[in-house]
Amino acid sequence: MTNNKYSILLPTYNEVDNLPIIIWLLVKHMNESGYDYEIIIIDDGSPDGTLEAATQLQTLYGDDKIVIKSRGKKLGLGTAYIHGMKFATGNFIIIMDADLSHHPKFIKHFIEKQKTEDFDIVTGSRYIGSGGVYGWDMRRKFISRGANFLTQILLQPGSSDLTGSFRLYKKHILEKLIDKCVSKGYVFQMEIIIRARKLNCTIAEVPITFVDRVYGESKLGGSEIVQFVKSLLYLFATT
Ligand SMILES: Nc1nc2c(ncn2[C@@H]2O[C@H](COP(=O)(O)OP(=O)(O)O)[C@@H](O)[C@H]2O)c(=O)[nH]1
Ligand SMILES: *[C@@H]1O[C@H](CO)[C@@H](O)[C@H](O)[C@H]1NC(C)=O
Ligand SMILES: *[C@@H]1O[C@H](CO)[C@@H](O)[C@H](O)[C@H]1NC(C)=O
Ligand SMILES: [Mg+2]
Repeated sequence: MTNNKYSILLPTYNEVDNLPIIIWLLVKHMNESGYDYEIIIIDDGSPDGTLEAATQLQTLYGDDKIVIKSRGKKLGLGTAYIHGMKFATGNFIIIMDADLSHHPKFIKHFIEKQKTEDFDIVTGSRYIGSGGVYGWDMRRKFISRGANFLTQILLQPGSSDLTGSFRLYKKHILEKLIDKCVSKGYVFQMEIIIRARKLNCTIAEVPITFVDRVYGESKLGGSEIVQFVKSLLYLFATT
């Protein structure tokens, strides 16, 4: 075997109901596939007790597998990844949501794909092959499709799912990309792929299914959408 290690970044904000399940699934699937890994939970002061749940899970699974790097307050998703990555000991970074929208069973597909041609980035796509979205209402589907469509037209990124956040990166590539990124919120996912293209990174895609959260609330609101369009135009003008 190689000595690759996969650091899974799991940002959480009010995920107390989801965290035990996602961690259990991650440990199960990573253990079965035999890859070396660690899970880094980045909690932003969730008022619902997510951090306490994380601490219990750490006791259960061990602090070599579960690493907790919390911050005092909600500082946004983009900076949560940056924060978590600082503590990552793997040479690969996997980013996913903690709300069960991203199923850990897909991780081995990411890893296998990465190995085929030593890709810099593998992104999960809901818009190719067997991929798909379940449980979103028309409004949310429209927003996601619209965001992808607009971005395809303006920036021609050559990637079918720009707003998704289930991805595998070589760590040194992600570090380089993050340094260049200006956005902090949801747009971060899109910006990073655009910047990767400009740097001629090699990007592959694997189909994933995305299931809307059952527990807890989405943090995507009107202000995030406005922010997305603003950033899109900014990237269009500057890259
Ligand atoms: N640490 C941290 N995690 C966040 C923040 N905002 C969202 N998250 C987490 O990021 C993931 C995606 O957020 P979510 O609300 O599910 O977004 P949606 O699926 O696009 O509606 C989930 O695991 C959230 O708990 C934040 O400000 N800080
Ligand atoms: C998976 O977990 C079992 C039970 O804890 C353990 O015995 C086994 O060595 C683990 N397998 C791997 C590949 O880590
Ligand atoms: C990316 O590739 C193109 C075409 O081969 C080349 O012109 C450009 O300089 C490369 N950019 C970087 C950052 O290496
Ligand atoms: Mg979600």
